[in-house]
Amino acid sequence: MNRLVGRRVSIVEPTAGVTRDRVSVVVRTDDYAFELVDTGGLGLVDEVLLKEHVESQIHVAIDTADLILFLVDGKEGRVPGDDMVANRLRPLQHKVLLVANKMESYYDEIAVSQWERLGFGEASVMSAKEGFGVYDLMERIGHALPEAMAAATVDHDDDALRFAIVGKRNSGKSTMLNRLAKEERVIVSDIPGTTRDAVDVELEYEGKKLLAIDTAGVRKKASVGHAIELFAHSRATESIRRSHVCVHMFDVRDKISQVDKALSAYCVEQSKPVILVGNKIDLAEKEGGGPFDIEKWDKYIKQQLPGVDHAPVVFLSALEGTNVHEMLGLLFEMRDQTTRDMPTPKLNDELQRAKEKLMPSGGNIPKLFYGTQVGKEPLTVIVFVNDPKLFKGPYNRYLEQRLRDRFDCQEVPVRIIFKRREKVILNDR
Ligand SMILES: Nc1nc2c(ncn2[C@@H]2O[C@H](COP(=O)(O)OP(=O)(O)OP(=O)(O)O)[C@@H](O)[C@H]2O)c(=O)[nH]1
Ligand SMILES: [Mg+2]
Repeated sequence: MNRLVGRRVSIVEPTAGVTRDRVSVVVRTDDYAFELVDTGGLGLVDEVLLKEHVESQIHVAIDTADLILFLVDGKEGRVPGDDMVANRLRPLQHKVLLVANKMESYYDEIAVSQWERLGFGEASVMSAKEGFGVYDLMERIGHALPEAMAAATVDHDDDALRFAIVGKRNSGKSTMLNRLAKEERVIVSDIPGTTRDAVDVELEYEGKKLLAIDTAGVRKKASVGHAIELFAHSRATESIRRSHVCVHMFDVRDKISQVDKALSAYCVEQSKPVILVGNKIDLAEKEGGGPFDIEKWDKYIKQQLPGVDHAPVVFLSALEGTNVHEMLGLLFEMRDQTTRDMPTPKLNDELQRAKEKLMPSGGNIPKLFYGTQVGKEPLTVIVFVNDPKLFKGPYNRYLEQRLRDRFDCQEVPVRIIFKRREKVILNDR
């Protein structure tokens, strides 16, 4: 998968049974485009309780495919598992390409006939690790694709709003994604750490496109057990970087943890707009025997995560679907906010007004000259001052808030870069 796509998408690990969900990516060449879907290995599930889930994801992947790549391990030789897969694929109407992977040496090629006897025609020989044979395989895929795809017709909207769903394990990220997708798109279970790869899923809201990214639940660094978890984490942080808006999910019955604080700090560091989602209100109400105290939780979370006090809070039940679709509307509103224009005259008018509150301290007088917007997503402003050091901390936050209010973007981050104004020496002779 990673070799065909040309970047690291699926988690790669020597352990069998790493992939659980269906991980899909659009692959484009000059001549055509297709969606490539990576699935778990048939019969290779590491967690017995998830076996059925993984198999049903494979099932859906097969059902919806135009072409199936039947990958065998060229190093290992033909194993009973290959026959099992072959028996499963044979009755289907799908086109199947046999691919012998891990063929790092010339002599291995001779052994390919043992799989060709399975009845899927000539095998493509490759080494995904070394990159050998990839070009030939891409060619074969191109020839085998249905006509309609030959002209790069796979619908792909780079402008779609991308949002990453992040949070602690078991907070309900995958459940929410399934609600939004209206199908069992990703695996949900009460086993913590169910999701491993970052899974992209296209959605639509009032005719507009969105791309949701389900991510692995984040754990404390110290308790990360093995490499798979470590990769899962880096996929989660990468997903934050890739997204326009982050949805940070919490189980409202839990205390805010160190993990949440670290995650939140990362979103702040990346200047991402964040929606804080209090999930599982259905359970909170059942257990509490009455309506959930929304205001109290709102206060609690803002006090625990000071960097995101401007972020909106949404309460919902991913399981029952309460409030889930309303959140999509909010995502678009957040994106609008973070793409606001800040015309220079208006911006400087606001900065002039803000000057009143600047106070001298310890003999230093903070002076503010003028500013200009230099970016969107995140909203970024350069402000020229006498001494950038004086504008760290409170003044920075104060000015950010003024700009948020003035430009009606109260719920998203505004980055201010303070620069020292170079002295202009006028030559007035
Ligand atoms: N009652 C109730 N249960 C929920 C809700 N959301 C999720 N759950 C349950 O919580 C458990 C974990 O849900 P998942 O969606 O797998 O959680 P996740 O955040 O994707 O977890 P990881 O992939 O392990 O990080 C499952 O048993 C869900 O059924 C909710 O709103 N209400
Ligand atoms: Mg999950």
